[in-house]
Amino acid sequence: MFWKKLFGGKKESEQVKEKVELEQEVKEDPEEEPGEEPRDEPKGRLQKAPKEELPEDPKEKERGFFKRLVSGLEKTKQGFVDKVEGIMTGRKVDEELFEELEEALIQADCGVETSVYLVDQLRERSRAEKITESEKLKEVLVEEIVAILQKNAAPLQTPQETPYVIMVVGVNGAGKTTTIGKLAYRFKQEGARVLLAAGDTFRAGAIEQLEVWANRVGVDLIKHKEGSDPAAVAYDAVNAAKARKTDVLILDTAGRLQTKVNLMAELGKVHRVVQRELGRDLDEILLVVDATTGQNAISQAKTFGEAVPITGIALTKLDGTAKGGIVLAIANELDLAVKLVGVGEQYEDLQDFDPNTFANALFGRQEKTLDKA
Ligand SMILES: Nc1nc2c(ncn2[C@@H]2O[C@H](COP(=O)(O)OP(=O)(O)O)[C@@H](O)[C@H]2O)c(=O)[nH]1
Ligand SMILES: [Mg+2]
Repeated sequence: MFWKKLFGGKKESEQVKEKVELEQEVKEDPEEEPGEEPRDEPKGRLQKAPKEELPEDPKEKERGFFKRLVSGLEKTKQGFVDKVEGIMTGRKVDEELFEELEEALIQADCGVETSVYLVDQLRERSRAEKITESEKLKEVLVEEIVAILQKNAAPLQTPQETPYVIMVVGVNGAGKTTTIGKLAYRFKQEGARVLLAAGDTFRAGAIEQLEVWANRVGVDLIKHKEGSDPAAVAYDAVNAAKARKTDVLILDTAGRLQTKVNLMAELGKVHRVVQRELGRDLDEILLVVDATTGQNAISQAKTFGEAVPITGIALTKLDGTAKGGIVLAIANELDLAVKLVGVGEQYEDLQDFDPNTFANALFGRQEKTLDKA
């Protein structure tokens, strides 16, 4: 488990004791200025997280996650995989097949560059390995897809010290706040003390939206008034995290693209403040990308990458698109790892991205993998 390193040695009772001590710390916090927004709801700390819906048994749990992934990818299965399987069933391997396949890949948002590359790989391998049947070629296709997905694959950074800090960036509506809520839930379930920072001070309702998540999950929130300086929120958040011995700090940010230059300057400033107050680099700067926006994802990554050093991608709303091929385009065309995928709106619908599991979920080879596990 992600937090084992930090919590492995601690007994439950010690954790509870620490929590109570922290309660007092918060109440006596001398830095809180009178006019300031309350920095959190002290009671929220001991509030219970929603009941774990997944089973306790790790194997069962894994199966549950896999099922969620499979059902989250249902549309892509229907729109993309079924088409590919149609093309690659009972056919001779010839140029016509390659062309149809290339078209199907492009239609599924794999991107022209990646689609052409994939089909070229298949042409070459079919020649070298003397593949004449389409079914065999399909196996090669899945192998090549996994190879692309593995190119930059990496899990979330392992925590080295606390607070483990994640900054979340992306355009409005990409799913930043939702992803933060899901992450907070997950870390809390793993026994970590989580603090959220409402850094989207620009968009009406954004602070409240994060607050709703914080309350639901039962974690603390640092917020200022709407319209205030997000760098000040970040400053307070890092220092609160240090003072309260928070394990995980997750910073929300604004995402308006219509004022691109300002936004990028603002993100850069928030990043510098966090870095300075932390005295080191952030652990993760996740770019949240909406899978349904297709090739836009690529340009968003480039734009945001100019403002802050992105460490990975959280690809949301995969459940909402029949064009899950965007995962391939991102993995192939960007020098960035897809670290998380969102496959729904529930707490558990955020998963670590694993190339093999993903390909298995798409191409229906679940039995094989799970039996091996
Ligand atoms: N179906 C689905 N909806 C999602 C997912 N992630 C986020 N959403 C929805 O996308 C919308 C925008 O999300 P929000 O977190 O507010 O985006 P933000 O503007 O980037 O903070 C909300 O209605 C979310 O419920 C996902 O993985 N699947
Ligand atoms: Mg938001």
